[in-house]
Amino acid sequence: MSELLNEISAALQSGKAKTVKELVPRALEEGISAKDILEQGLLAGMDIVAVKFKNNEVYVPEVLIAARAMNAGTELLKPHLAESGAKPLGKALLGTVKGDLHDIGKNLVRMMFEGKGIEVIDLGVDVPPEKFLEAYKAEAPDVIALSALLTTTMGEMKSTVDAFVEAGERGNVVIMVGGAPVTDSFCESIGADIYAADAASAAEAAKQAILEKKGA
Ligand code: B1M
Repeated sequence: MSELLNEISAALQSGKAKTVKELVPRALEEGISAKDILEQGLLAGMDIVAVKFKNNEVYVPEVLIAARAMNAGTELLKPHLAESGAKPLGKALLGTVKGDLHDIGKNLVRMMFEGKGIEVIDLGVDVPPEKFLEAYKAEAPDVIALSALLTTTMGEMKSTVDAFVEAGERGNVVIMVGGAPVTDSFCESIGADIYAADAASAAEAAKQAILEKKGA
């Protein structure tokens, strides 16, 4: 692995957003691809933070500042991960479900969707079912993409699917779910349409779903 990618990983682990913001453009200038910077620099660093968090070697404040550094780095990669030019393929509504504040995975999903030419309305974190429904009515998206990182908030995915059933809108939209504790069988059990394990496969699946919906 390039020394610069190691430095990015290390800066992220110690929550040095400013250093991450300096190193990411330098890596791009050196010809390292945005994908490698993301996977071998930023995500590699966050993986180490995650293990330390699990083992109680670091705590919420340290994880939070590492997360800020991660988001600072990914923002800089955004234009480099996006495919250029074409008019939007379709529209997606995205959010982390009610009670859940994790947004790094969601932000990656947004970036990968945009990279596929899908317009994203990002509702942020802690989004209750009624807000998804309200935004659905205002925006008429093709796909609704729900992220959850906590076992305690996965149930909100079901509440969101149920809200669309109750509103008589379930048949009109594709609902996609993902996040570390989410599985294919959970997706099926709550009546969602698509489970995606990572942001890149989520974007590919959303693209296919939009093309199918539009009869292409
Ligand atoms: Co949290 N946290 N956290 N945390 N946190 C986890 C999730 C945890 C597994 C850590 C642990 O204990 N081992 C654990 C959950 C345990 C469980 O429920 N099973 C946990 C806990 C317990 C908590 C708190 C309760 C801690 C506390 O307060 N005591 C608290 C809850 C707050 C809340 O949400 N209400 C909390 C708080 C936080 C921080 C605020 C400090 C911070 C979040 C900052 C932020 O997001 N801005 C944080 C972080 C950073 C983590 C870990 C360390 C890293 C998560 C992450 O961003 N990973 C995490 C440990 C871990 O995951 N191993 C942990 C990188 C990111 C790229 O991966 O989000 O999984 P991820 O996204 C992946 C896939 O899941 C997928 O694509 C991405 C990869 O391409 N994906 C989708 C995600 N969404 C998708 C949607 C899709 C498709 C794919 O379709 C729509």
